Amino acid sequence: MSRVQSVEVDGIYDSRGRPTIEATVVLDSGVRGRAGAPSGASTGVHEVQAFPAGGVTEAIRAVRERLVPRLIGTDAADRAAFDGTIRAVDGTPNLSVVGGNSATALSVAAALAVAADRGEPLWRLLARPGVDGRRFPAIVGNSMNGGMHAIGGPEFQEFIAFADDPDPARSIPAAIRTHQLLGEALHRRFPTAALGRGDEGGWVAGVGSEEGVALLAEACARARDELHVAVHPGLDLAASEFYADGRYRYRDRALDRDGQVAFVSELVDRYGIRYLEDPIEQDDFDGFAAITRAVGDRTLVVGDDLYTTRSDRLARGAAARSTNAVLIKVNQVGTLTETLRTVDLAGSDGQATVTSHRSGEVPEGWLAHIAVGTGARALKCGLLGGERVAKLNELLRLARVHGP
Ligand code: 2PG
Ligand code: MG
Repeated sequence: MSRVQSVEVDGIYDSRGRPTIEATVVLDSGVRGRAGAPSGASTGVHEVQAFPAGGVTEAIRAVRERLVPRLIGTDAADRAAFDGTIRAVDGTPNLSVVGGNSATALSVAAALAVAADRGEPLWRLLARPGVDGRRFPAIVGNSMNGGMHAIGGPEFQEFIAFADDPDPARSIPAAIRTHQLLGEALHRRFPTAALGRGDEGGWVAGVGSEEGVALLAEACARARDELHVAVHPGLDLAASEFYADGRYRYRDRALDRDGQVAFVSELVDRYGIRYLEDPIEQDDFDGFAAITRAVGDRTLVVGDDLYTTRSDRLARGAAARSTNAVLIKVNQVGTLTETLRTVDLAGSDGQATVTSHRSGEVPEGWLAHIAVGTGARALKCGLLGGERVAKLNELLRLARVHGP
């Protein structure tokens, strides 16, 4: 038994400089686990609430007063019971009393404490059946930002280097090289304009969405030729963010659902896209299914805002054949228990999972363990900035122990 001796929660800052919460779980053995929770900007409407109405201060108060007394003395190794207590004390479906970020920080901190107590890495504690820690995810590396992650950029939120190699020592440098090459291409395209970077370290430039895809595809091809690693263009459209009144609204036109399906499917083939996240707004399971029917044999079609890591929504998507892959973000749903339920459902439906950061991150590496432990097809965590590199470096460390 890993008996909980004490639990602390406190305020910290995320990579956008916004307040968030971290939790420390101390076991009777004296071993402790600590985790901070990230925050999204393009949050799905079906996510749990990150913080209660009073923000981080209220979250800390609610956890200290209501939850901590109930967690002390329990067995942190009994994940279902530990996470179940968080859910029961909160009592709301969207965690509006203690906050989804409190739930995430506590759940992950408890798992880290238990793993440390046993002297094993976190990935092993979380390992799904058949996972032996020797298979590593591909890298979904954000190289240019738009949408809610950048001021003045294109409609599409993320232009991605999808480095699809089983060895992190090859995939990570290839994704980073693509980011560099894209920066050079943008500088050539706009020689006198300032070039900035967005919330996840990707470039921000005044390009349109399709021109951005063309530049990205070129950078991927050059990185592929230089390094002989499979790097393909990928996109997270975060389409809900530019969808209003039945139309996908671009600078120069507005498309209905059929128009959007046709436009995006065409982009997939014209530019060789192999990773396609949220091409359709978050409540249109059938629109997603239309894209998956059209291009799902040659690209991952990934549901993020569509599912918000919820197993009930994934069950709907599985019935409608909406996607072939599921984005996994712990704080969209609250605890590790619920996250792993969704991972397992994805597996039994034959869908791949992609373990993902948030746009506001904390400089911690545990996300890499979630990716490896759940046998994720890819790790989405950005390429630049200490909070992104912390995850890439942890993946490299894991690969050094068990590498391909
Ligand atoms: C996304 C994420 C991470 P956010 O849409 O996939 O890239 O963004 O954390 O803002 O929801
Ligand atoms: Mg997304």
